[in-house]
Amino acid sequence: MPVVTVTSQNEIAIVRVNNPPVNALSHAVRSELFEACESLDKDDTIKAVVLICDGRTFIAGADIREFNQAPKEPHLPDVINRIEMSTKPWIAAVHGTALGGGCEVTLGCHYRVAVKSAKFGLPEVHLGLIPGAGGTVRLPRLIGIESAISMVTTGKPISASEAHQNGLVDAVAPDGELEAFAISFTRSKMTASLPIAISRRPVTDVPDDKTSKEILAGVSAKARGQLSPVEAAASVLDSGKLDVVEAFSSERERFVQLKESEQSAALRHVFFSERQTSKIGKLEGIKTRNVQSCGVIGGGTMGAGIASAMLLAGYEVIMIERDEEAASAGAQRVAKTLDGSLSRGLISQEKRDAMGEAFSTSTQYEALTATDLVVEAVFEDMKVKKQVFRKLCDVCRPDAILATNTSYLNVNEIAASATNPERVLGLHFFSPAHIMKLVEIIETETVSDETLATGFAIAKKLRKVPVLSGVCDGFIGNRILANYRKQCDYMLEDGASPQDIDTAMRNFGMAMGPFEMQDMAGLDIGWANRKRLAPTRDPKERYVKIADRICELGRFGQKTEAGWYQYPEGSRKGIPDPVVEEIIAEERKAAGIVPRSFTMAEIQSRILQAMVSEGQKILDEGIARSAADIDMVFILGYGFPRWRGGPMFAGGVRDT
Ligand code: T1G
Ligand code: NAD
Repeated sequence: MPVVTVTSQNEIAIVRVNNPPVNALSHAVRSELFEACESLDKDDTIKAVVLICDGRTFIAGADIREFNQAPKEPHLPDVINRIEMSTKPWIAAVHGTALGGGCEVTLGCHYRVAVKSAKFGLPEVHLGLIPGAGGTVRLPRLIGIESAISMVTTGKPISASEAHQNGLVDAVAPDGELEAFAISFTRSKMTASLPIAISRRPVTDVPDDKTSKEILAGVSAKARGQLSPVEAAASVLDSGKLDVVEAFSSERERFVQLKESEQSAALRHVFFSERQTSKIGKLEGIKTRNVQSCGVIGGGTMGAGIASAMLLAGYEVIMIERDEEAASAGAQRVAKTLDGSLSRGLISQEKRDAMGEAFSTSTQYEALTATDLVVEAVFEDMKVKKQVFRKLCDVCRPDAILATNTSYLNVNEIAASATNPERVLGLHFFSPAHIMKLVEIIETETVSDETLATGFAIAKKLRKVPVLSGVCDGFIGNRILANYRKQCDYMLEDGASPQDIDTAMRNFGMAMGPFEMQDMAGLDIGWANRKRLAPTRDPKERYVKIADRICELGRFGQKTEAGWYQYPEGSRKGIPDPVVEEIIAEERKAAGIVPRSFTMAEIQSRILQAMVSEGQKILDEGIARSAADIDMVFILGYGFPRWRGGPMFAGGVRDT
């Protein structure tokens, strides 16, 4: 079955790519495109060529699945160079997303037209790569060095209108009229002389060495240890300094090196893992419930965040709180979040108004008699949660899905306290719930496949990444985090300082260190958990009291202007605190420990090993389905650096 077909309308050839799902540039596509170019050049009846794609998008890049195989000719740069050398004008007609190699193919064409909704991007950096088929050489020749560096280092796509403004696109078609528009545009160019090939044009805004160094330093600081953004920027800068043949080979050399790198292997692992988490064999084909109206119990940090996420996804939401004052406070939190989305241009005023109509609060659970789903987000206290579930079972439809957002508590026990427990599951959102992509879907012993499948469908509608977890203390993420933090407490008592450990983990690529993170989230949550677990703690297990002593002073972090660090006048930048240093010294003395220093590498390896060993237990117990799922939990929920692939990948654990 050909993946590239050629038809013609009078003297215009239509070269059509049809390689679902995203028209990736597989070996077949590259070969057939190359052949089409060769034969059309020889066909004197053809005066111009339109390159267009079937399906939902223009070419979305090289076929990432081929990266682990030996590359087969024709290589993409050869295909693009062949198009560029064609004796007839090629017009790329773009809909959907022209990404990576797809965008580079358009740059080999003589003109580019796109529908209004189309996007152009070079997201190779997200795969640990740089554009490897001329993107860093041709793009600056078309849109300038600065815009090109922004596109290749962020990997962010730009809209067709922005591309039209900066010269990447020659004309924008109304949505739905691409082919006709492209043919008429082509007709208008057929008799004109061929434009100068982009690779033959000069780069007009080459920065001097000092500016180039500053640009690279800025990109490197943002990359936080990832190589590809820096390499991508360097390749664009080189394209203005080297002659074009050297520039192409230098780009290819960088690309090939990165493709063999551990960082690219890690990022390609993440790309596919992110798309596997919702592929649950036993749920394939299970009919999901129709969910439109949702109740959210609790309007605190999580309840308000979950309500906002639901409203932003188009659900109707009724928030239940204990009293009018709490209900109004919850409503204000939701309004603030939605207004923030409006002010950042993420939603229109019309959508904002519709969300206001779709949202209501009440102190009466009876308001939930018709809702399809209820998510509970009240205090992390089993008694309170069971009370709430009892009320829900009294007032909600017997088939309403009831979900708990508990961080640690036993969801089996909560389900057992409900009538029709097959409709109970955990939906563990992460704070801030309207932003964080991760939601752990907790499978109880009694949940039905229909309820579970509906949980995954809700996550998809919320544009989140769901990860299936069994029931255990802390599920996947918080359980591994608890072990991570235990190691931090041990090293603290053995001689490291909070800032040593935070600095080490920031250098590892984490967004924040563990102590900074606790000060931001609040030390009281962990304290409450340690107290809850105290009766069942193994007396033989080493226990470090430093954190408890800090909490006993009422120091819960930023919200109390002091925790592991002090935050004078509510500043968000913590500074070391002699009170904490004193407590650490006292606890070391009491434990008879002579403090020793720790290297950054030792801190990083101790923590990674703690995560991997707990992750392995979670796999062995069947709590998580795969090491890839665990990687996704830590990347999406805890800021683990994507370019390390997640804790299990970084620790060498691979799914067989
Ligand atoms: N190669 C292979 N498979 C791909 C693919 C790709 N480039 N892109 C998507 N898929 C699969 C994906 O795994 C999933 O498969 C299905 O398509 C739908 O994807 C030389 C070297 C295009 C915005 O990085 O950003 O070009 O799970 O679920 O949400 O310089 O896919 O169904 O079996 O994501 O609608 C550069 C990556 C490559 C684009 C669509 N291009 N893709 O999003 O669907 S490197 C990219 C995306 C390159 C050159 C370099 C998104 C999308 P399955 P999906 P979506
Ligand atoms: P919170 O204290 O900010 O909010 C809890 C809210 O529940 C309060 O507004 C309270 O008035 C309300 N409430 C208590 N009892 C109620 C009842 N019977 N009926 C209606 N409302 C009631 O707590 P939070 O941080 O939003 O956490 C809520 C839940 O989410 C907890 O189980 C927590 O473990 C979990 N969680 C928290 C986070 C986080 O980072 N904060 C992340 C994931 C999950």
